[in-house]
Amino acid sequence: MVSSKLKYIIVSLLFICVENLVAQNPIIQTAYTADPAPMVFNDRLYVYTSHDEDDSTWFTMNDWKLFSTNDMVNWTDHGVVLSYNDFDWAKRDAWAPQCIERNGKFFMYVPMWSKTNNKGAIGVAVADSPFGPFHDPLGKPLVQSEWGDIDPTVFIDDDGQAHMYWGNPKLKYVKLNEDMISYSGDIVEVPMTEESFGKREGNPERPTKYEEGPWLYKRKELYYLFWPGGPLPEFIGYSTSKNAQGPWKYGGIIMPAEGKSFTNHPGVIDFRGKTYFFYHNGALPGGSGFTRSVSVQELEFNKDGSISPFKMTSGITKAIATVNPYAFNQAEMISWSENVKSYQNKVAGVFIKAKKSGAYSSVKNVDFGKEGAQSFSTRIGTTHNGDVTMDVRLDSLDGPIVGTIKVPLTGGDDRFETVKINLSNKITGVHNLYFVFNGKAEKDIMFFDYWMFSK
Ligand code: FUB
Repeated sequence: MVSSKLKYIIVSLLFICVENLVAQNPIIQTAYTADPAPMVFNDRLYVYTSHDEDDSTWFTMNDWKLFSTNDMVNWTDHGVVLSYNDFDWAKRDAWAPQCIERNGKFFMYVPMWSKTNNKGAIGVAVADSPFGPFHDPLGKPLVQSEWGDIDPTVFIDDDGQAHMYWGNPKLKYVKLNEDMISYSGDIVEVPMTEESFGKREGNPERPTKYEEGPWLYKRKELYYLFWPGGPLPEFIGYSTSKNAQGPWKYGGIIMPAEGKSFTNHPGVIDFRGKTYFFYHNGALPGGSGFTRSVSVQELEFNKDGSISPFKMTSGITKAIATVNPYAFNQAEMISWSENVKSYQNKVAGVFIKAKKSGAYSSVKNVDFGKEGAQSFSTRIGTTHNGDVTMDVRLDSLDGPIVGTIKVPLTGGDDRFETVKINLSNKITGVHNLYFVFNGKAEKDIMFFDYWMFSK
């Protein structure tokens, strides 16, 4: 006879194995996101992204979004933090951003199309928190000379000197001043040599593989420049240098072009002892070169600092921290979801909406502890009368239902109600949670703002 302890161990091991097989990329499923720019602040990982509007057939991009995680598998949507409309001089093209913290202020560098001379330009916006509100302190571009002034990357060195690199097809840099909103010296154009960026055949305007979207990163006294390379579709290549200003030495292609997006864009960051590589592709349903999504995987270095080529993966499946179910948890903290979109308004901030019956969102690695949860409360609403429910399931989409909430008719997504239910069974230990949204209506089944368990 198998003892109950052994059974428990076998079931737990099976759970861990299945867990680690489940895809986590793209990390955001509730909006199309691109051009990831990671930043670590106060031991939390933030990712600023550009934002492809739904159904785009061109680069229809109006604003920048922010997401964050404590555990690498559950990502919280903080909504739109900046738009080109926040710059009086800009008129469109909210392209690849980067935000960086210095002395308690957050500096967001963003490329846009300038009203003043119909050219590309890079602006900078400043805030007192990673979430904004950001404002334009200059009232004009930080740099602006030609179409290709796009895709800024900023890095502050150990000696305090900050550099900003950018450009397509030229690669340029400046030395930023300590105020981070001005620069000293001339804009330097990096020589496009085969030694620095590899050779591209048959395109005199682009003699090397470098295309756009640089990301500057430092590891053990070696500077790395990661960049999307061409001809299209873009792959990711890299170059290294002993100096933030070069000369750069071509290192090779690390991520070959793959999938439905003809662009890609790197973002590299160290977080709790590991290095993470962010990029984008067209892997979500409806994905394309203009409806992209951000993904992440671990980046490994060889002993000599070089990087061997790798492929896009299904992502980080193992959480590095647990979620506290007894805290106030946002519905837009999601590990994986299907047929769910995120929205924001003045009443709820960011919230999610189930687009059709059977849509769900899930949260990974929730630790209910030994004492266990007895009740569940949530802030929700619907515009449909009578038949809308939200099931709370454990561990999988068809796992046991621990509670079903009858969703109140509130009449609009600017009206929510808080509902509390007792659970059918006490929940103890670590579980994944699935919120499954059911109703007869054809679209926009219900909206969901936050949830919390009680002991
Ligand atoms: O997202 C718009 C543009 O596509 C970015 O600025 C480029 O890096 C490419 O990803």
